[in-house]
Amino acid sequence: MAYEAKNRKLKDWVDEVAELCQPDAIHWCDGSKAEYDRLMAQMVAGGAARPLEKRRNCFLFRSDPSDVARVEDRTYISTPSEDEVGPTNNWIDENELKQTMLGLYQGCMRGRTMYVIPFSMGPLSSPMAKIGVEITDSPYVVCNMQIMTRVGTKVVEVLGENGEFVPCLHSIGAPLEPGQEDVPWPCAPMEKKYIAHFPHENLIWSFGSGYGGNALLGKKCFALRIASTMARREGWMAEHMLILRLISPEGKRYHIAAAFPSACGKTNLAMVQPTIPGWKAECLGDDIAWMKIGPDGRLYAINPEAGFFGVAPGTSYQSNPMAMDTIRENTIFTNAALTDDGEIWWEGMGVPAPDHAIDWKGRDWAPGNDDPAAHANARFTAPAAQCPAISPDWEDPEGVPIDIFIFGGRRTGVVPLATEALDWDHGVFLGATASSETTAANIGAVGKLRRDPFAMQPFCGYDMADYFQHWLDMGDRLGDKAPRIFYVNWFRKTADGDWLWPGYGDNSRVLAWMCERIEGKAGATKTPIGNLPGESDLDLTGLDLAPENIRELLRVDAEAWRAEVPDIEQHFAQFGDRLPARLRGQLNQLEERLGE
Ligand code: OXD
Ligand code: MN
Repeated sequence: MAYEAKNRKLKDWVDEVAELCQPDAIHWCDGSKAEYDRLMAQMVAGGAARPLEKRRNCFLFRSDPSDVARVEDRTYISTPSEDEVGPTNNWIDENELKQTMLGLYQGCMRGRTMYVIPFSMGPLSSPMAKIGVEITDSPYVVCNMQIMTRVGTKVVEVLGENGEFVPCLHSIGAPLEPGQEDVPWPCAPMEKKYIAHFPHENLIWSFGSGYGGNALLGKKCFALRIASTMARREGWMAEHMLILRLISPEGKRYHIAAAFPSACGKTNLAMVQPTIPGWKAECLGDDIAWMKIGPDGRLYAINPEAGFFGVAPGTSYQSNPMAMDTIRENTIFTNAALTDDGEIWWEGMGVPAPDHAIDWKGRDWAPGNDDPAAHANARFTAPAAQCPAISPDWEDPEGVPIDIFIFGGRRTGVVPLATEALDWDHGVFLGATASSETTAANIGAVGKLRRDPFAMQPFCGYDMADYFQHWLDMGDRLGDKAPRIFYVNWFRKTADGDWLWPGYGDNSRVLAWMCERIEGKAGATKTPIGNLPGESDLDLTGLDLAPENIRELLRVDAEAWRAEVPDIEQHFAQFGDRLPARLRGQLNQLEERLGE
């Protein structure tokens, strides 16, 4: 043990878990670089990790082919009664789930070391920060948690003797019998994987998977699912949102929080490099925002994380130069391809495919091969502090005041480039009905349309209808200090399948329009679906965009929108009487505005 924890609850819990899981050894993590280096060296020696010759202190991991993404079908919110979790979550009775999982945890760490990781979500000095402790038998998880959260002895000091923490128990579910040889990525079969949340106890139990949000429990499990339930109880917000600062040519700062479903360019937007002359941007976070109303009545946001767990394929110097510079060193790559000269590669990296590589499954790969070289959900884990676009204020304990909320999704048709909500309730309606074509971030079909309210469908720890009400309540409390709400869609395509909008740095043109709307400087046209920029309201100087593209991007096709209404009705119907009447009213008003 590197240090002595004084917290009684923590000590008791660690003893209890050790007795249940029967590890060979217990290691209390101190969060040091030496600890990280030692674990990495161990994983390299064991064949789980491979150092990359071309990148300083970078390592490549290949997961088991069955363990490549979050498993929403195996993710549970467990409460005394089913109706607390609502129709968008999986529920199992608390006692039943605990019985099943206790059976699985029994002896599950045999032959392995149990690591105790004290971590803070948010800067330790922030009044908004919260402490968790993850117990895991995966050294890969320890190293990732060191990057993604603030780990170590300082956290234990803050915890003191009686401090509260969220216990997060994780096991890969692959005990080693004496003499049994380990595999590079041990995990349990799908039917034994469980990602379980007990919001009444602020407790997380995860079993069987070593990948991303299933295993790095500070992220989706704590900072979103459990935190969303805490936030509702305590009157704040835990959202699946990036945070960025946009600075106008006059030097005025605007803070934007934006929610997009997984793998819809959130990390790219978080690190956007504006193409409009004079505008600058800084990144504060790329995935999660915790927000609370400050003494001045405005909404303040912190990023509870300390790193980026970004989708690698598609990340290039064109799509996200700041991410490319962030991942040059001290980065963990998972399920990328490996070139013969010790460099990583993925589809959409913006460099020619190597003549030969080892694919994410460890097989020989060459261009023209049927399968992609990198998995579509291959990831990089990198420290946020390494991002050249990181804001000097990203660790400000008080957070930054949010001016603008953006919702969006990936829609090839119907939804225009940008829409301003008519008011807060209409904005909540836009968030509640957000839709997107599914991506590889979750195991399941890709490209299917699904409603993903506030991009929180997989991450809301309680009944989504109550969550909508929470948004309405927050708006009532914020009054005229509430952020302005917008909806965007960067993903429109022509009938031939070409992108209508260049995206990436040019998305700043849409962001600048939003800021100028706040100032009353930019124009907009009222349409049945909200206020849209006219062609001349967006600054498109220097952009070589066909006039028919911009017309199409800003067109409201009333017929196509009328065709959306039954789908929204069906989406709302699943919430029954719990759907706030104000949202039902919004749908009626939309129908009226769309007319016959
Ligand atoms: C993520 C996700 O990893 O949303 O951020 O899936
Ligand atoms: Mn996410």
